[in-house]
Amino acid sequence: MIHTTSNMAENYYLGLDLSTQQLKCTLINENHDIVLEEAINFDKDLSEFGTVHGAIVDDNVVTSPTLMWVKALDLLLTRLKDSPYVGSIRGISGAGQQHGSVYWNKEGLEQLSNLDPTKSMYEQLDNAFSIQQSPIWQDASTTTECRALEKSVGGAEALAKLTGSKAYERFTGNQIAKIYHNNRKAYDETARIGLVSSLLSSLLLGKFGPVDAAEGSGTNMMDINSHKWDSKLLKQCGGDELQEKLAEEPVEGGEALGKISGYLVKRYGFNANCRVMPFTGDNSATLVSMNLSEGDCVVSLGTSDTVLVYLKKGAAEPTTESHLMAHPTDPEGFMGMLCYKNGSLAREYIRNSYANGSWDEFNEYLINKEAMAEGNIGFYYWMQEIIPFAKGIYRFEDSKAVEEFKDKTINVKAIVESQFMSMRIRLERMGGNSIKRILASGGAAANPNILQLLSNVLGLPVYRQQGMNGASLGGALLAKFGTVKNASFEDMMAQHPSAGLELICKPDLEKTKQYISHVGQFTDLEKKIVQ
Ligand code: ADP
Ligand code: XUL
Repeated sequence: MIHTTSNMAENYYLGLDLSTQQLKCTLINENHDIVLEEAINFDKDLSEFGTVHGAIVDDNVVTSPTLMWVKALDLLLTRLKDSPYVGSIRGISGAGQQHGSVYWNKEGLEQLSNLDPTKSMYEQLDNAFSIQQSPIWQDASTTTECRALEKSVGGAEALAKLTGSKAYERFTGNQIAKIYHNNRKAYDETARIGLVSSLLSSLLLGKFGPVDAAEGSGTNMMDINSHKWDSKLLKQCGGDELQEKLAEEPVEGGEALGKISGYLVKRYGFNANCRVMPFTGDNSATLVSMNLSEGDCVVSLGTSDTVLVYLKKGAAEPTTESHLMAHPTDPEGFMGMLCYKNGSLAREYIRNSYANGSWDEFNEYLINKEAMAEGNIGFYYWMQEIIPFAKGIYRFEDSKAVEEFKDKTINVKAIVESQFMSMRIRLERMGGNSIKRILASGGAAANPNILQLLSNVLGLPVYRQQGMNGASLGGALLAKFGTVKNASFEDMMAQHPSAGLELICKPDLEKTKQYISHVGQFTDLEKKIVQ
């Protein structure tokens, strides 16, 4: 646990991030300074659940044990209890990995509102879920449901126009449809369906909490303009009863949901007036943490790699390659997003295969090797990729397919170049010409050599922010936003200008030119793979 000295007269705001591999938290004071960061790592701290990188993978079916997340919150709060801040926390918000779903049964909801403070949540909620293994964002097993959903509204473009995205395997509506069609007994036993983010708010409130509109846009079931569930889409995904299982329409960020549960007040010493705000998606919270100015683009290099932009009203056009999501603090605004499944875990796989499991060795090859400039292009879809929809590892020397690069270390440079070239090409298609700088976030943003390559490929300077985790910092800021009256998020941020973003690297524009000269070849090879 990292924490600085405290002034107990102060108010504090807690942000949580239930991401793929960890449950993280960031605590800030009134001036938005970080006073504490903490994390529970699922594989290490909760190894009894048997996850690898936080998940259980069975080919294209990818899940996480719902109870592992509950136990992670027990553990995190137990650690926080020992800090001097708990009684001075005024608001809590946060984020979850997007799309993952949680299935509460009737008894579970009753249990949730009657928890005994002498026992952990994990002990008391062990029979609370009608589905024990929550489908998560890495799942790619619902292609049939996706095509059916698109067909029901007249095709992929029509669905994108209505919900902000065409149908994606990981989006919650398609996951619900799979359970509705293939596991009706469990579906019928489900009283409420929530997301990973709203699991946290529910546990903190001691009752089922709604999703926010940003999270609703990751379901393929919410109208992206009205922020209401679309009844046609609900019916297609889960029959007439789905509306009731979702309980409420999505809510806007910054609207307090209620006070923290009496259980948590008694067990951990929270202030009974501490408020719980809506929880959002991890990408939305990362966007919030950066408080973007015009021309900013966030590149988050976490388990997934994502590219995020803030689109004001009128500037947003849904496409069938990117996502348009409701903005977590501006009800009129949008977040544009690209999401790659093969982010950090694919880089780790290559690091382990070609750089002896060492980031230092990996980094040496990033500096000392050339891949694309010497005709070597690779595509590394270690798991079923989202953009493009492809799986497998493909390598080309001078556009000819090869088994492996002769110099195996080229793979290290090739994977990172390839990941960033894909971003460059898609950002341009999204109309990203006005982007002036990249704000980097996520675990791999700790690596300056990866950021230098990002800067070179995109031809833009790269900045980084204080703190280890953008999403939980964003959550802490959302917690504070929920307590301020009559002020926009921008007003709140302007009152306490942050220490600012640190410039990490500037692009080598000669190298950028080289990358631009390979765009055509890269695109052609990628098309070949997808066919
Ligand atoms: P999550 O999606 O769970 O929020 P994080 O944003 O915490 O994930 O990122 C975790 C990933 O960060 C790890 O899988 C690891 O590969 C990557 N990472 C951590 N340190 C480095 C580093 N020095 N260089 C490259 N990648 C790193
Ligand atoms: C976004 C997505 C991932 C998860 C996990 O659509 O699927 O980025 O949010 O971080």
